Amino acid sequence: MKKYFPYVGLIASIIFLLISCDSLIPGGPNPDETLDGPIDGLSSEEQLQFNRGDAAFAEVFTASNGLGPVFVATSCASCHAGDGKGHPFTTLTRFGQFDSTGNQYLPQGGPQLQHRAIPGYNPESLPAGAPFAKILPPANTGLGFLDAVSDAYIMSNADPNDANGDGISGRSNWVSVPGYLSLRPGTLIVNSKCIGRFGKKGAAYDLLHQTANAYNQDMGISSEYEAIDTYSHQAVTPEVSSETVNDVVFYLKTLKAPIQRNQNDPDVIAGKNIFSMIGCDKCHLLQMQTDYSPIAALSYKTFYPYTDMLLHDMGPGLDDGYTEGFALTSEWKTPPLWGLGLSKISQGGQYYLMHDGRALGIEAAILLHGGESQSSKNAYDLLSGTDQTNLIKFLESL
Ligand code: HEC
Ligand code: HEC
Ligand SMILES: [Ca+2]
Ligand SMILES: [Ca+2]
Ligand SMILES: [Ca+2]
Repeated sequence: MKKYFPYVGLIASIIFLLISCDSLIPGGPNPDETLDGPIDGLSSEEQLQFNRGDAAFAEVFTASNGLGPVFVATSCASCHAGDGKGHPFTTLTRFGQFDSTGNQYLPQGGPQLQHRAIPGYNPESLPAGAPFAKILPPANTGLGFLDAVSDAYIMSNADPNDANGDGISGRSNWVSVPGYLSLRPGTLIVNSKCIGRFGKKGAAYDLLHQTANAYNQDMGISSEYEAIDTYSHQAVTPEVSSETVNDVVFYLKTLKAPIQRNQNDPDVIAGKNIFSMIGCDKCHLLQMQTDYSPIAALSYKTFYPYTDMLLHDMGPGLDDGYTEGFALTSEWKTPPLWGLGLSKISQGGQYYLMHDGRALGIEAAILLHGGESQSSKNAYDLLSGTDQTNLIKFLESL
């Protein structure tokens, strides 16, 4: 018995140290290094709705409050931990093909695999031979800014036929918009379809579309918006209220954009110049502007996401044979690079980049660029070692 006393004392002093260290840092961790706070300038009412959405985002579902019967995970936060990127363990599997020929795996549960089930039900399995893509959860930061950009602004950067001959032909995905969504002012409608701007292939029109689908497809939670159960294929009563879904959407809209660190470091400045010099900024645009937003803090703002929200053919290496809407199997939407250097925090101390996390570092991600980005990648290969290091320092500062 006596033998254990010193350990008790040691543990007690470690706990004491942990508590006292914590209290030395006013206000907790440095806001530059966290992703989960609100944007500046919210009214007190908006802050309350943000808090309600934050709590709902973390809510864990079980069979008793509607989980499943088939599902992928039990809460939004389990895949989007700390609102940062996910880990290969939390990827989604999408399967089949959906383009001009239609998704032939729809009767077999396509396009999303629900590989878990509550007791008494069978989880889905991947049909033999179905093409599939693993999709890593993206960070959820700054999405309100991307939501508040006008369609006209997005289209002004598109060049579907590569009219300027630079080898880059970004285009948008055009998606059917469910009746429960209200369209943004200025929404372009072409053949009854609208520009999709969320999801890695741009399959979701806005954050309500993405969220209602996530409740239904990822957790088996029905709402007034998405009421068809993924197991029975029948309409079921809502398991989450529209108020809660709307709070989560508000939370996503008002999560702050990641804050750049070390932007005055000369190496970081040199790296940013190289980023533009070798054409990375043709897809990862340096800045964008929002249009009018009813949330004042998002209205008419310049922001720095490093994306054009357009689809690009990334070449055979990134072609998994899976597509959505008009997006081809080799096409992916340019991901924002803001927060890139903070992604390891929610990924267990290791980078997992690109749509499925196959790149274990920033350089590995660059080297996987093909198709429209091939010449940018080739230019990277020809840089001096110092220039490559500075470019990566810049990317880590984002
Ligand atoms: C099983 C893991 C998982 C769960 C649970 C989950 N997500 Fe996701 N989420 C993903 C993946 C993977 C993507 C990328 C999907 C795609 O590209 O089509 C994604 C995409 C998103 C996006 C789009 C981000 C962007 O940059 O385009 C939003 C917003 C989002 N999720 C919110 C939610 C919300 C809200 C919930 C809970 C209602 C939720 N997610 C539950 C894995 C998950
Ligand atoms: C033709 C458009 C295009 C160009 C040019 C381009 N990228 Fe990308 N980039 C993309 C797309 C699309 C993806 C996502 C591919 C995927 O998920 O499989 C991506 C992914 C990335 C990622 C991984 C991001 C993440 O969160 O997983 C990094 C880092 C990156 N690009 C940096 C660069 C750099 C540096 C350059 C210049 C050498 C560059 N890109 C040039 C379109 C482009
Ligand atoms: Ca359910
Ligand atoms: Ca399914
Ligand atoms: Ca072009």
